[in-house]
Amino acid sequence: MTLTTETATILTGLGVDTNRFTGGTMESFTPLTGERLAELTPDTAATTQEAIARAKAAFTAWRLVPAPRRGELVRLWAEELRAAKADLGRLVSIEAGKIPSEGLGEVQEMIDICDFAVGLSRQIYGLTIATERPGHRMMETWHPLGPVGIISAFNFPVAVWSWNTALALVCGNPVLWKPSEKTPLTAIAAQAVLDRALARFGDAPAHLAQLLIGGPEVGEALVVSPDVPLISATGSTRMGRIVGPKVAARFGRSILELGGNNAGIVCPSADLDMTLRAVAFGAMGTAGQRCTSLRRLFVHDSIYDAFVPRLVKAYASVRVGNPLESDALVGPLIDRAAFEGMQAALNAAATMGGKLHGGERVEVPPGGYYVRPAIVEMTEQVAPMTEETFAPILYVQRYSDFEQAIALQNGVAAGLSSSVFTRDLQEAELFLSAAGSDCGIANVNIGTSGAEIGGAFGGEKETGGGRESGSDAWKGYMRRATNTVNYSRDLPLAQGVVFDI
Ligand code: UN1
Repeated sequence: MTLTTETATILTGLGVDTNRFTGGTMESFTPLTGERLAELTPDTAATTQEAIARAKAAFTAWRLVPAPRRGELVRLWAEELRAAKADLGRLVSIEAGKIPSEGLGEVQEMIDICDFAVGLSRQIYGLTIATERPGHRMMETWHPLGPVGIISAFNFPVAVWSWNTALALVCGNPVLWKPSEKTPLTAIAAQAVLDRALARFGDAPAHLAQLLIGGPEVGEALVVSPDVPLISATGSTRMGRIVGPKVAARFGRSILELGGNNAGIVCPSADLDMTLRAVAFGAMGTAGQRCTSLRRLFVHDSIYDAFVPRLVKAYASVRVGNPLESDALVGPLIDRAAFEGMQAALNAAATMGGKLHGGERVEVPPGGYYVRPAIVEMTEQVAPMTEETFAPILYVQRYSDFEQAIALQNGVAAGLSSSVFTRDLQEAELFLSAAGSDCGIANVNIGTSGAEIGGAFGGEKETGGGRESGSDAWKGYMRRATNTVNYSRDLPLAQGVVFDI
């Protein structure tokens, strides 16, 4: 069976009419073989406007549904996702090139956020606040915000949408989703799974969750619309520089999850066997195409010569290939542009004195852009090490002083994820302290990637500052009203102001 046929079979099984997949101007390819999977007719700015109007109408009804009942929809969604896990995970592998366990892991991440959001639907708490005025009560109430525009990237083609959607739905908001142009079929499948839950739920307003397949004009229409109070966008810092100011110009809210240039520090006391595994998954997993991928490693002088050759050896032997036809751990890059970007970075690093191991194209199977992951030993932290290249390149540098290593780790524009590998309590705590990592995620003895959904996810500086997923990230999807109620017969004014008429 070709991948095109298999894709069509999976989509048909999920209730999608695959007749729409011929004759359009948008194309979907699998990075596994380069085979074209489908042609689609894209949405436009005009159809996006129509969808926004429909979402606005859905909002007037959904915001009145009690939050625990909204949670019931998400509970049903989690059930449907459990049933569809194998199919959806397979599609993630086909269209984004992930190894099977990562494709399935992505769907598990969707299930996890749904479970979280179901609980949240009974825990949308506001504070009661002590008031200075007698006979008064002060409290805060969290209200639904309105339609949420979700712009997601190819590398997590469905999970990041689900983080946003599960929270948005229990918070009382409709969603409008513009997935990556590189992964439209996975998006269509994921939407079909949610549509099943909506059908079982029964009385949700129409157009509560809409999918918009298309290019930048679709994103632009969402970003500038005053009827979309929140834009949650995942992608490059370059994209965020366009989206952020446009949303701000209309006083909209944005949750930006942009580039990362994540680093690890390997200290003298580190458990090197465990560190090796953590570094391997962090840097080579998903072919280095996670925003949380490990891209820089600072290794203490005293262990550098023991550790780095082992790492180089692991890189040389890691299985690269079509993960659906072998037990490869490193699948393809998403496309030719990603391959060219990687080669350009490696060339630039070499001219800066970097010592290169790996990085070459592996010609199995033809059609895909498969590369051997690369290690580049650097003596100084200079470009391209200071930039995010969305490919499996790990820059490795020696350090001698821990505080210098922290400064190097913080010395880039992005601030998403970071790790320290140490068994020294003082180093671990310093790394997590205010004087330590400046990232939104800071870990000890685990890698930079593979965060659980229970924590707030996002980063500082050029990563955009947004927080999605767990903890209190839900507050970003609601508006807060401060309420003061006077149950007395007097009208005392705050701050002791007197205004007797
Ligand atoms: C992303 O790459 O955009 O922490 C998201 C991780 C995953 C999410 C990554 N849970 O690696």
